[in-house]
Amino acid sequence: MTTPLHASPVSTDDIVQALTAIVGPQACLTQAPDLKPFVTDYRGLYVGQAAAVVLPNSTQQVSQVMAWCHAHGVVVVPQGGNTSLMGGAVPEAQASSPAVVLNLRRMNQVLAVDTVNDTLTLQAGVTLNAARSAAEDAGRLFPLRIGSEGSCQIGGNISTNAGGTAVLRYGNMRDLVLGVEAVLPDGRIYSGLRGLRKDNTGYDLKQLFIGSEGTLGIVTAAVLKLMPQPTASSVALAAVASPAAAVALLGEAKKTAGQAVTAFELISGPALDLVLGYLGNVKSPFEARHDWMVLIELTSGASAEGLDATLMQVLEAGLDSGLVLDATLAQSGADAQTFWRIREEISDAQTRTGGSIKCDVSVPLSRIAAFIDEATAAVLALEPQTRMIVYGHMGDGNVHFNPLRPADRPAKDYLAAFYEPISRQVDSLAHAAGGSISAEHGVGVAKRDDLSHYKSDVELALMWQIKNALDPQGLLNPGKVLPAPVAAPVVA
Ligand code: S2G
Ligand code: ZN
Repeated sequence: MTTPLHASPVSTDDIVQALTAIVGPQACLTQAPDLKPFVTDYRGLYVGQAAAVVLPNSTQQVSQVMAWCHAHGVVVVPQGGNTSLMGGAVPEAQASSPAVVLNLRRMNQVLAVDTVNDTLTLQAGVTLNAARSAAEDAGRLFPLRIGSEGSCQIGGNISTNAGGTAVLRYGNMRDLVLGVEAVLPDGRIYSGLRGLRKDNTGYDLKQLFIGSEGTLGIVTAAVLKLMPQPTASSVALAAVASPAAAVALLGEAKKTAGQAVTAFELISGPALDLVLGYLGNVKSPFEARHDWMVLIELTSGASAEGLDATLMQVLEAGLDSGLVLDATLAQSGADAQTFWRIREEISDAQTRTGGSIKCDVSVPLSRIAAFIDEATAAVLALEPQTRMIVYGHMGDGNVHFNPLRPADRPAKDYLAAFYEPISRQVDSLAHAAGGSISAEHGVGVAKRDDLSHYKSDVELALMWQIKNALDPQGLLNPGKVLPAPVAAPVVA
């Protein structure tokens, strides 16, 4: 197993001339100011180098670009909305040869909405927001729901196996994709745009392109599942004494409301303080300050009244048993929107503050409370003034355990001192609890080297074998996901 080289013998001029001939001069950017937004990642932490950015408008153009780059040993970095938090969609900083960013935003057509087969067929450059709207206009639901839905694109959602706030009910992107069209590193087109729920004819090849972060192929179109549109939803915020109480409350909610439990999001006291300060015009949902709260959402085809009554039943039982310390049920759509804003704006509040150490971990539900307690103790032992921003999708075992710099500590200083020790501690505790060091944000560059500590030799070898089989020159999105392979152990 070797690390394929991808030094390219062609010049930037050769690249620009060849790719302009394929996509046209307007869709081949070369000037530094034009390149900047495409080579700078969402958080501004990674800035790469590119010879050009191409914006193809068809699968054929993507195929021709890939075929030319493959024939000439030119690196290609596929990119959708460039909302990756792990540096997965921008070229490497120290590229050994010029790279081309291939951005899919011009491939933004919804191709078919089929309400008999309940499928949505679209090009990869359609934003998540546009996909959800197309479903809604047809009286259906496309359930993937993440904060960046206005700019993230379906192709990127697929290649990172995106999660978000409705995974508890509907699963990850992997569970929502029925068919994929992808261009392979050598330019061949894999055409798998089928909408069958059952197809057992050999390897399920679409799965290669879901979650592989553009390292095995470029997703150019997809067939997605459509769900029935819920006719009612009920949302509440409940203050709880601890993560353990939150887990117990989730159990009660599932017992009482079953499938209707759509979202169960944990929010720590410091996270609430941060987001209320950031929003400025939203008051705290509770009189008293609490260390923990959860947002619970029920949706179903039943009547709104029925659903509110069910959620009230869960909350009242929780208040009686002591699991719930206080609760507020949304009385209107506006209330529900405010509750969701409190949850969804935590991410931007962290970005605005700076100095956030993002640990997007998943842990078995039975161990998540102990993990949060242990990891909190470990972080505060390192820096007692750290703000414990802990929030997210507890319902599916995924929390964003994002320690944040003390208010009086500059971000750069805090990250320089604590990024390594804190993320290593948190990741190792999550791993020890049988969890994952990246639940939904993927690996990209940020978590790539950590994989060598948390994946077995066999897993890493298998991933490299697949990578080398499809991309032997290592041209597609190099430096992402897979840690450099270690030399095979010499058998004595
Ligand atoms: C969320 C957003 C990214 C982050 O809010 O659910 O996935 O950790 C996160 O800020
Ligand atoms: Zn999340």
